[in-house]
Formats: sequence, C-alpha cells, structure tokens
Amino acid sequence: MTAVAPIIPIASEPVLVRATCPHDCPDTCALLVTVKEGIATEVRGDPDHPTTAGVLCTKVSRYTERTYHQQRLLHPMKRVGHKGEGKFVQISWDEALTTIAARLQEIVQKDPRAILPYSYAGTMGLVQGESMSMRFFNRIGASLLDRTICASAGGTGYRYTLGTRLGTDTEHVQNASLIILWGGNPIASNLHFWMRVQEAKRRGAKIIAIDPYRSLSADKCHQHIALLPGTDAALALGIMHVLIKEDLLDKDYISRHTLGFEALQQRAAEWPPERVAEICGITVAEVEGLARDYGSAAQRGEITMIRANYGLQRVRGGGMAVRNIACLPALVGAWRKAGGGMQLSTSDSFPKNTQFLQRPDLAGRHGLPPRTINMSTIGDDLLRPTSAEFGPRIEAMIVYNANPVAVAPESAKVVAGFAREDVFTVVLEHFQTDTADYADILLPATTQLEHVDVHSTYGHVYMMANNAAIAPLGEAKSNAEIFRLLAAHMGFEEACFRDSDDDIAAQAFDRNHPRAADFDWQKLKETGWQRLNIAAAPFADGGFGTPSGKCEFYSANMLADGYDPLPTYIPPYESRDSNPDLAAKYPLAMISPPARNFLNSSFVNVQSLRDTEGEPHLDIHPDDAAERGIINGATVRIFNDRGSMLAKARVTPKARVGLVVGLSIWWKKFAADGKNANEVTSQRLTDMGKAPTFYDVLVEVEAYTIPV
Ligand SMILES: Nc1nc2c(c(=O)[nH]1)N[C@H]1C(S)=C(S)[C@@H](COP(=O)(O)OP(=O)(O)OC[C@H]3O[C@@H](n4cnc5c(=O)[nH]c(N)nc54)[C@H](O)[C@@H]3O)O[C@H]1N2
Ligand SMILES: Nc1nc2c(c(=O)[nH]1)N[C@H]1C(S)=C(S)[C@@H](COP(=O)(O)OP(=O)(O)OC[C@H]3O[C@@H](n4cnc5c(=O)[nH]c(N)nc54)[C@H](O)[C@@H]3O)O[C@H]1N2
Ligand SMILES: [Mo]
Repeated sequence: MTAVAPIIPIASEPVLVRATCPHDCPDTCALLVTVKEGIATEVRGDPDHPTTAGVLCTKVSRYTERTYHQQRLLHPMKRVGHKGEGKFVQISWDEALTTIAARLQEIVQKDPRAILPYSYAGTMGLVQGESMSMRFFNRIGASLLDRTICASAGGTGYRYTLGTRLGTDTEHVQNASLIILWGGNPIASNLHFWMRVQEAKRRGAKIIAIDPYRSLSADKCHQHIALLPGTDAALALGIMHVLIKEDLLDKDYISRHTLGFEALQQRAAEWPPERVAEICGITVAEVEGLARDYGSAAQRGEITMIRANYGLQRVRGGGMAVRNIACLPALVGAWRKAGGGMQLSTSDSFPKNTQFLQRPDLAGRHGLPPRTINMSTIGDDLLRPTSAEFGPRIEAMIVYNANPVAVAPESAKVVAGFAREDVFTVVLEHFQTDTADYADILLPATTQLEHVDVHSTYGHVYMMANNAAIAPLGEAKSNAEIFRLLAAHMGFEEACFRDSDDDIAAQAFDRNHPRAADFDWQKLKETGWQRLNIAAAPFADGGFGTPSGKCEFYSANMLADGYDPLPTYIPPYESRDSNPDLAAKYPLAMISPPARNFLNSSFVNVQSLRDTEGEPHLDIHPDDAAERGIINGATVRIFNDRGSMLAKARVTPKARVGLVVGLSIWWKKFAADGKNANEVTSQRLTDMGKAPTFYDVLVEVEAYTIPV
C-alpha cells in the first residue's frame, strides 16, 4: 500500500462534503461542508444525524473562520529567537524533516526514552490522533505518554463499579422524567445532549444541577444544588443513605445484578444527611429532597438519568466520586429502560483496532524497560534530572494536538520546562499557540477540512467519517503524513509506515466485534455516519463488564489496588475542612471550567469568539467581594503559593460564597499579564487514574491597581 495524497475535485458548482467535527467534545457532530471552487464556504450540522440534528455550536459554525484564519501556520519554520519569544523563519519541509530526524537519531542512539511525544485531543480522529504517530514513537522506543489530563479519574471509578464505559444512550434522554446534571455544563460543553434535556423538560421532566457554580445550564434547571467543590462523593453517599432508609430501592434489580448490597447498606448508614450537608455546604433538605426525587420517580416506573460529567472529577477524590455516583442507578433500577441510568462517556462502546492503529508490538527493540510520563505532571517531569527511578532526562519533545503551555497545571513549572534550551522541541500546529512559542521546529498541520479521518465518540454511538473538503492550505500536512515522512527520513522499513490515511481509517474498527460488524470504510465515507450495533439500554438485564458481571457496590479489584472496596469520601487536598491552615491564607476555592465560546484553548484566537468572551473574568460572590473591597469590573489579582493571574471581577451570586470561577482556557498571550488560570492550579493527582486536580485549588483575591 502506498501513501496517496487525497485528490479533491475542484468544481465550480457548490458541492457538499460529509465531514465530522474533530473537537474534544462528546457531541462529535456530523458536518456538511459546502465547497465552491475549492474553497469551503460554509459548515453546517447534518439535519439527518440523530444527535447533531442540523445544529452546530457557535464555535464550529465558525469553522471556516478558523481554517482560513490569517495567522494559520502555512510553512515549516525554525526558531531564531530564544525559547518562548516566538520568533521563527520559514524553512523547507526537507530541512525541517532532515533536522528532526538527525536530532532524534542522535538521542535514539543513547536512550530513546529521552524522547517524549506530547499529545491530546486537538483532533479526536483515530487517524490524525494516535495512529501513525504512535507507530512512529513505538518504533523509536520513545517514552510513552499517560494521557490523563481529562477523563482518567472518573473513567477509572466508573470502570471499577460498572466494568466498562457504556452508559445511557443520548437518543432516549428526552423520555426521562428526572435528569440530574452532575458536574457538567451541557449548554457550553455538550449542546446536543442539552437539546434532549430541553425536550424532556417540555414533556414535564424535572431537571436538577449539582454544581458549585450557577453555570449557564444550572441557571436553566428547576433546581440547583450548589455544593462545595470536591464533595460530590459525600453527596452520593447521602443519597444512598436516604434511598436505603426510606426503602426507595429496586430490590429485584439489586438482587439479580449487583454485588455487595449488605456491605453497602452498612457503609451508607454512616452517612446521614446531616453529616453530608455539613461536608457539602448545603442543607439537609437538599440531600433528602434529591434522594426522594430520584428514588420515588423510579418507584413510579419513570425514567431517571444522571449525566455525570468532568467538572466533578478534577479534584482529589474525583475517581471515588464517580464510582459512588455509578452505584446509584442500580439501586433504583434506572438501567432497566432506554434513556435511564447514567452517562459518563460512551467511549468504550467502540471496538477500536488499537493493535493495528498504534502497533505497540513495535516497541521494546532497544531492550530498555519502557518508561511512561504522565502528561499531567509535565512541569515537574521536564525539570527532572536523569535518575535511576526516573530514567533519562527528557531531551526532545514532539507536541501535536495539544497546547500544554496553556492547559497543563502549575504553569510556571511547565513554562520553566519548555524554556530549557537543551530540550529539542517540535510542535505540529495550526497556529502559533503559547506552546508553539517554545518550538525549535514548528510544523504546519492541516485542519479537519483538509484531511481524511474516522472517529469514535464519547457522547453517542455512531462511527463517523471525515472526508477532506479542500486541499491543504499552504504547505500544511496532516499529522499522519508528517509522521509517515519522518519515518521515511529515519529509514524505517516496516510496511505500516506506508499505510495511507484511508488505509488506516479502513481498519480503525474491529469488524470481528459484533458492534462494528457492518463497518465498511468506503460506505461510511459516503453516508458519513453509522450506528454501532448496540442496545439502547446497555445494562437493562445486567451484563456489566466487571469481574462478577454485576454492578459492584463492593469491588475486590479496588481492594487489590489499595482503595476502600466500598464507596467512601475522599476530601479535596485544598479545602476549608481538609487544610484549615492553607484556607486561612487562601480562603477561596477556585475552579476554571470551560468558557462557552472556547474549546479548551482552541478557538481563543478566533476574533469573533474571543470578542464574545471579552477578556479573562473572575466571578466572585458579592459577600466575598465586599470583604475584599472588590467592585464589579475591577481588575483583581488571584494568587496562591504557585502563582498569580489578573482578571476582571464580575461580582455575582452565580459563584457561591467561598468560590471563585475563572472561565477558561485563555491563551496566555492574550491576557494583559501573559498568564491564565493554570498559574494557580497544582500538579497533585486524583485518587484514581493519575489525573490533574484543576478544580482542587485554594486562592486569595485582591483588588489590583495597574502600576503606572
Ligand atoms: N464550549 C466548550 N465545550 C467543551 C469544552 C470547552 O472547553 N468548551 N471542553 C470539552 C472537554 S475537553 C471536556 S472534558 C468537557 C468538559 O465539560 P463538562 O463535563 O461540562 O465539565 P466542566 O466544564 O469541566 O465542568 C462542568 C461544571 O462542573 C462544575 N464543577 C466544578 N467543580 C465541581 C465539583 O467539584 N463538583 C461538581 N458537581 N461540579 C463541579 C463547574 O462549575 C462547571 O459548571 O467539555 C467538552 N466541551
Ligand atoms: N485550568 C484548566 N485547565 C484545563 C482544563 C480546565 O477545565 N481548566 N481542562 C482540561 C481538559 S478537560 C483538557 S481535555 C485539556 C485540553 O487540552 P488540549 O488537548 O491541549 O486542548 P487544546 O487546548 O484545545 O489544544 C489542542 C491543540 O491542538 C491543535 N490541533 C487541532 N487539530 C490538530 C491537528 O489535526 N493537528 C495538529 N498538529 N494540531 C491540531 C489545536 O490548534 C490546539 O492548539 O485541558 C485541560 N486543562
Ligand atoms: Mo477534557
């Protein structure tokens, strides 16, 4: 098989090309791209796709603005200034690839583990994500990257309880009579799920938000329970307590499909609503009311659904919180009906052909023990010297689909690491991001409109195809093509390095798996999307993926891994209760969830979207503001021992007392002080899954006078 560049017909009549939104969002929308004379003129949502339903978010409806942005990187470049200064000159692809291959070869001779790929979900595509790139890094024997920055805490907790990340089918959510938005803000981050919630609301459903902040979504719910960040596990224990005490249980489902109910009963007895209310900073009536709403709806045979999201995972006990919440649907039998149960992610629905995509078998030829670096501690790890435990100091980094200088925690350390003159850094990007400023070689990558890809999703159960709509702009190349060329420059002869993007896409899903038996790449490219063969109510009759096949209230695996085998509460690292000394100095909890018009740090440079967000803000409660002499619109300085940032105060009761909220993730270079919320976040990891604790942060805030 040979690598063939896609040939795109240039028709004078507008043509519609079927594409897929590549962004890190559960919705993975089916797109229709209008192309006229080789130019993409419009991107619309496919009206026929069941979850997209013809609707796009503001960001992606502006996709052409991003693609044809004046500051798109169009040529390979090399650094001429010092690191971080962002000064580059254009070079040829040949010079770029030869320089990179030579430098990597040198390091490979000594110890290939000194090379680190750093990537996340700039595109969620299986081809332009971790396929050719991973084949390349496995073949080199580079360090592996533990991709923990987003979902690994909750994912681990969910799997301990239910065995696999399957959950409620989004397409049936409108039939629920009670929907709990637990730590999510779907108007911003999961719009097509929110559309279903709206429909349920029209049909009479009750919608409850559990969120320390009155987010856009919480504001539109019937009830908003504003608990303290990081206390969700306790709230779930309180709900269990009330369900059991008031006998709001589905005993038949419990006896047939769960493990450890007696032990759970004893544990839950320790969590009366009074204790829970105190920890969560809410009222006893809120705990009891929530449990009664949940249990009684199920008793009436109605459909109840919990949308557990990412907001509640980014704290020390984030894994346990999701584990506890995942016990609730089985207690009331909510899994019995389509639309009921719980959704964290649908990502395990997709039988991906990981062995083919990434070729892990290519690793290990150097006879060195493999080394894995956690992306969430990249700050510390870049600054670590060679040692027996750590292995070799990091000498080269290849960054793609990620912007760690803006998004990784404890940014001062991340910046110090990226500023090391002795690290050879290659960045594949669309734009000169905060991270790109630190590149030695900066390579122009294609956007989704310019390359082919195939997608799984984490919010619905359709396989998705992306056709290239236009030719690559300038000299941009797809990630897969760049790694294919690098492999050729390194002299790798394995046939897998000659697979084209279509060759890869054609085998991305395992056709031997019953769910993907009908997968046919050519057909998928024509139709754009296809549902997996998967039941609408995945656990209606049990069938959990745990060792016992049941929903495990008691988990022997957790015990073996050093956790409490039963649901418990793990307090935050930084909170009033868990660290009173720190709270005396830094009394406010700070969270930095996504701004509606940005997608992590993507789109921040799209003018129309940045204009809508304005500038970095900090929402602060009127009482907390008054105590500090802060008035609405004032510039404030937010700080703790790790760093500081400036923002404009919005004095509002949307932030509960004791909480401040800085919607994120801003590019640092667009902020007055060149900083963002990750100045104050820490590199401490969650209880499970080694994930970051972005929302487990104490700060102080003061009015700031701009020096003249
Ligand atoms: N527009 C937009 N959409 C996005 C993204 C984006 O940046 N912008 N990012 C995408 C990505 S990568 C992800 S992971 C998802 C994230 O999207 P969500 O899953 O919605 O998660 P977050 O936005 O992190 O947080 C959601 C809510 O959780 C609340 N929260 C914070 N801490 C806690 C807590 O301790 N407990 C509870 N109960 N709630 C808490 C926050 O106040 C926030 O309103 O969205 C995806 N979609
Ligand atoms: N303070 C704080 N920090 C956070 C979070 C938070 O809520 N608060 N959220 C965290 C979460 S949930 C996540 S998932 C991470 C997200 O972190 P990242 O995955 O790093 O996401 P982005 O910041 O959007 O950066 C993705 C980059 O990939 C580039 N890109 C897109 N497509 C391609 C492509 O095809 N090829 C190449 N080469 N590049 C491409 C984009 O231009 C963009 O600059 O951030 C985390 N950081
Ligand atoms: Mo994420």
